[in-house]
Amino acid sequence: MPDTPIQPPVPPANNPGRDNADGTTTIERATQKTEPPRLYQVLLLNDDFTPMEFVVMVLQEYFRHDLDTATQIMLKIHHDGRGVCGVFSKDVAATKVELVLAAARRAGHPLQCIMEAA
Ligand code: TYC
Repeated sequence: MPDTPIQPPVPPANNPGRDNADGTTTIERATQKTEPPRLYQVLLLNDDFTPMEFVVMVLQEYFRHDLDTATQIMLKIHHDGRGVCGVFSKDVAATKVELVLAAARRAGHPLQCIMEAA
């Protein structure tokens, strides 16, 4: 088989757009701008009935905080009325809320857990 000469790459056209029938040119952006995914805070709300130990357990088990941090967050919620457990993508935040609420209801506690756009 004869050697085929290697062709140099064709340089991009000066006009990357599309010439329209009416003489105008439509220029298309090469790359689509995508926004980063939104983040959501998962919060616990204070109440008068859920035991402090249960809230600390939730913060350790579902949000992977150590005992000291979990205790500090629980006390902040106790004093301020609400506190952030963590910040997650929408799906992960929604799953955490469901798991925490299910655990609280199983244990018979009225603990409230919500998510908010960060
Ligand atoms: N206020 C509760 C108590 O005194 C403790 C508590 C803390 C409850 C945080 C809910 O999200 C909460 N037992």
